[in-house]
Parts: sequence; C-alpha cells; structure tokens
Amino acid sequence: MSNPLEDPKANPFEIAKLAAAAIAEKTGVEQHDIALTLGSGWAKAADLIGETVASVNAVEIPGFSAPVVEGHVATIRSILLPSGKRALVLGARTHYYEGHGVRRTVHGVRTAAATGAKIMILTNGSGGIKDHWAPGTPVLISDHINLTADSPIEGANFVDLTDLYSKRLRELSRTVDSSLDEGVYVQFRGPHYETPAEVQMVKHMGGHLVGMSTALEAIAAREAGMEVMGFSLMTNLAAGIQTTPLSHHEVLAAGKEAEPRISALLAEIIAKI
Ligand code: 8IG
Repeated sequence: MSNPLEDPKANPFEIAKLAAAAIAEKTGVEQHDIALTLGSGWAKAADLIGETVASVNAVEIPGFSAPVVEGHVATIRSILLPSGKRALVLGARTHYYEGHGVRRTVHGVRTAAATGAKIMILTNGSGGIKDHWAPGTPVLISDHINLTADSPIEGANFVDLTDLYSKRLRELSRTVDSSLDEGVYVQFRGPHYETPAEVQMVKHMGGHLVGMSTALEAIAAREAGMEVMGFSLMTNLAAGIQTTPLSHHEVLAAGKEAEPRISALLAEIIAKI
C-alpha cells in the first residue's frame, strides 16, 4: 500500500493536516492539547492517564503505516484527562531505521501539532552510559545529540534548539519524583546496537543515553512550535559498559519489568501539566 508521504512532491504539513482531520472525524474530538509517543516500556501509561474516548487503527489515518512488528496493531487513542484536557496517544512510531525517510519518521509529531497539541511528550527505551544507573531507571532527557546526519526540516529554516527539552516540564516532573535524574540522549540510526568504541565516543561527547528515536521527532516538534518533554527508560547498560552482549529479548524484559512503575510515574506527571 502506498503512503502519500512517499510522493516527493507532497507537502508533509498538508498530509499532517489531512491526518489531523481524519483523527477528529474518527474520534469525535476536534482538538487535542497534549500528545504522547509511547516507546519501549511506556505503553501502559495510556491506560493510566485518563479515559480512552476513542481508539483508531493508525493505518486508517493518512501518512501512517502498519507497524513493522508482526501481529502488532498501531493504535491512535484519544484520552480525556481528569483535568478536562485531551491527550492524543500515538501507539507505535515509525523508526528512522526502517528506511522510509525522515518525513515518515516525524509524521506522528506533525499530525499531533495539527490536532492542536501544544505539548509533545516523547518516550523511549535506551542504553545507559552512566554506570550507576541500573536497568529500569527512567531518565529525563535534558538535551540530545543527533547522530543520524539527517533533519526533519527541509529548506533554509534555521530552527533554534536551545532548551529543546522544556525546563519547565523537567522541573514539574521532579515535583512528582525528586530522585529523577536527567541525561543527554544520543540518537543513532540503528537498527544495530553500538560498538563499545562508539559508546566510548558518546561518553567523550557528553552523551548519557543511546537510542534509535526521539531526536528527529523532537526537532520536528520544535519546528511546529510545541513544548517538548523527553523521557527515556534505560533498559540496559550500553554496549561495552555492560560486559555481556546486548540481547533484544533482555532489553524487552527489562522494559516489561519497569513498565507499571514508570507508566504510573508518567501518569502522575501528566496529571500535573
Ligand atoms: I531499549 O543500547 C535500547 N534501545 N542504540 N542502544 C541503542 N538503542 C537502544 C539501546 C541501546 N537499548
């Protein structure tokens, strides 16, 4: 099935507007205030933050595609928060490593902005570099290093990325859990994990977490004028920091173990926004 974003002449913002209109029509909710992308280990948060008003299969929305993991249905949910605010939850992201290009990678964020969302909460799973972090530790993203050598922005639009990850929302998060640490997230292209030498490079560059998402999405969110919050679940120590090889299975298991705890934490933070 072809995706309208594949046409190089298509305007990605127009397709995001079409997607937002389809979401409004299918959910019956005209506007959303907050959007969330739930990555590895964070999915349960959707059940805790409020009442799901509508759930839509993402493939029915222009520009979205079926998830790469077989048997997985990507849903877009509209949730009514106790505060009366509306949250749009994007259940599956298109990763840059899938090779569909950066427009497809950031379409969820652009669609969220087109639904009216002013806050974009990006969550992910990552490998950690600070060796005192134990697997299962949630970390606030304070900044990022984008090692994809790509950008979601096309043309001469010199978007400022100072304070990309909202200080206000990080401080608000720490009123819920004062022990929350923060770190610099480094996006690699993936899908392979890093070599130990690459992890050492990241350490010297000032990075603390390695992963395969979020930075490109955060840039697109800023371009769209949204306030960004980033939350990473450190599921494993990065390659070479941990002495044993990385296993996708173990990474998923660590995410599952931490999921109820970190989802409850995120729900508590969202209740305060
Ligand atoms: I979960 O160690 C998870 N995602 N690049 N490296 C990269 N991505 C990850 C890792 C990791 N753990």
